[in-house]
Amino acid sequence: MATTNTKSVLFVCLGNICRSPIAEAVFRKMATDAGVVDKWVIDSGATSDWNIGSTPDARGLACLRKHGIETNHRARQVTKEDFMSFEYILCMDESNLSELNRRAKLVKTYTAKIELLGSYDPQKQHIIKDPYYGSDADFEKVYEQCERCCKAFLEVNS
Ligand code: WE7
Repeated sequence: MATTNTKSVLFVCLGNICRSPIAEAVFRKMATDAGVVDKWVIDSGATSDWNIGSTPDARGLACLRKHGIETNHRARQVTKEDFMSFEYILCMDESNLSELNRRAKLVKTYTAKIELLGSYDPQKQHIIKDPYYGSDADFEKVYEQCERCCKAFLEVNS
């Protein structure tokens, strides 16, 4: 039997237009630079159905571009299947976490490990705050948190 060592991670926030598309794009860039992107399924999603089909927030896109990263992501909502198909579901704050845990219980036998992305932060900033009503500086802070956490997450999965 052919063995598969595909790993998978789904990044999640409220609307899938600010934080989780940044995390997804940062992680894809790091996995690409490390030469392991083919080993990974990488995606992001929302707990809400508010922005389905939307492109990421323009401030987030500008922040990514400043760091040499592009994304073509369109917002989607987390599905029941995600709790079975993804090994890791990494979210941004306690509200995301409780919503994901609540939905996971509705899936009979879910297998995903549901965690805060911030739990990987060497600087121990466990919450990645919603920058929606914030400034460019708040998006930059989200970017930096995602960078530290994705690096640590990739290292423990290498
Ligand atoms: C956000 C948001 C974010 C807040 N991205 N939206 Cl107005 C609304 C209502 C339900 C779901 C979504 Cl997603 C949205 C639009 C998109 N990052 N953050 N809204 C937000 C922030 C603080 C207090 C309340 C809300 C809705």
